Amino acid sequence: MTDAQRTAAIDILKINDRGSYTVPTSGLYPFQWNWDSCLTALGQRHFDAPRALTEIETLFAHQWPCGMVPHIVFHQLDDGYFPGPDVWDCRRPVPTSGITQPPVAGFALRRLLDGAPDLRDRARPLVAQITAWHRWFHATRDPGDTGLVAIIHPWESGRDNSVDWDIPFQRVPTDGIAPYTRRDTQHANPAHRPTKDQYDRYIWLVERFRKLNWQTDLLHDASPFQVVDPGFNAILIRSCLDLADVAAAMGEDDLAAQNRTMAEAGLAALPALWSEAHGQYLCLDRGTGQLIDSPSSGGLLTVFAPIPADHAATIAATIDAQPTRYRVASHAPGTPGFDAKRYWRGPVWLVVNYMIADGLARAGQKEAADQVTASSLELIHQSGFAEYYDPLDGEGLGGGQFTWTAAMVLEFLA
Ligand code: 9WN
Repeated sequence: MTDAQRTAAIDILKINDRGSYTVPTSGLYPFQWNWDSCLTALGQRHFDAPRALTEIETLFAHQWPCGMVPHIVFHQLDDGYFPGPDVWDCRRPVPTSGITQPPVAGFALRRLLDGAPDLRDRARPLVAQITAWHRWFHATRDPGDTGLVAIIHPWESGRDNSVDWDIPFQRVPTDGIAPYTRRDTQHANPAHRPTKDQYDRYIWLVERFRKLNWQTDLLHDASPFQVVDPGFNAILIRSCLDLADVAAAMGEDDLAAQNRTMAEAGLAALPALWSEAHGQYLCLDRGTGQLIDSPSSGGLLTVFAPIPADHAATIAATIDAQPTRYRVASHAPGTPGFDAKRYWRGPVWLVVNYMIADGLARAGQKEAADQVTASSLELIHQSGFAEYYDPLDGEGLGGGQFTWTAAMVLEFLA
């Protein structure tokens, strides 16, 4: 079975390969997405490490001069996705979106080079590029120098319609937006996707930022939505630490020191987001200064960074206590807002499972890590390479033949 799964996963990565980048799945997502690509490289490295490095290089070829790395690169025109390049209107040589996504590149590059040290020379320019992205986060998304960065659009989190955003999202208006037609609901079941009200607010934010000509140093303060997501910050911290090691091994001591300093600032600030009552971290709403009372997978994913051992042990116990057959539900089952089939409001996502399992294992929580991995492989066995899965019955949902799901399976089986 393992061999068949591996072969099927490689087939999906090849089907979705467009030469120098890979689409998440054809139809629903016909472009290059930021964190999808970096995690996809981790799957590609098992059969073609140079191609895996190309995946990350292509993404960074579209980095903005300010350091931001966009969440979508629109390499080829395709009207099957909304919002397309005309809505973003970012005026880049190759059109891109104007917001970013979880910065997994530093982590992915380190893992790739650990297994393919012969690619180290070729990867040297990426170390400076990824560091510039990390610096951009701290400069533009942490104006108060708190050590933690904010997202200014739910799409930046990669967990688009999480219950985490419900309260701060109420501050985003919906009036005055241009009429639009969604395309996602033509490819996937609308009952499993974000609502129209959420899309209206997504688009209001895009229009707000577009009016400011995508000057990224202005957008944080101009956004009514500013949320510190612990999972997002854990990814940034982990990427800073991993990239620091890569830089040090290359003799790039200054870049190594910059990344270590940013990671230390984040690690010092994270404990303020801990909730003993929920046994996990929570998001912080910068608009109110309050923690958001929403136990989602973002707060469990925080174990991806080297958090205190007692927090890691508690997160392992919290996951173990989830009353669903499959782990890890993207929102705590049985709590308000949980919906087993609706996108990031309950379903299991294998990329999140992968990072949680990695963090748990590094924290010495091997049994819990193995349980998350076993659950992930069982889902593949039962329902194939879906975009996401119902944690109760394991049904595969959203897009099919999904690239990063296949990539994660290659990692789980390695
Ligand atoms: C918006 C591509 C992306 C993932 C995100 C996931 C979904 C896009 C959408 O698909 O978001 O970026 O249109 O729904 O939420 O995590 O990167 O797979």
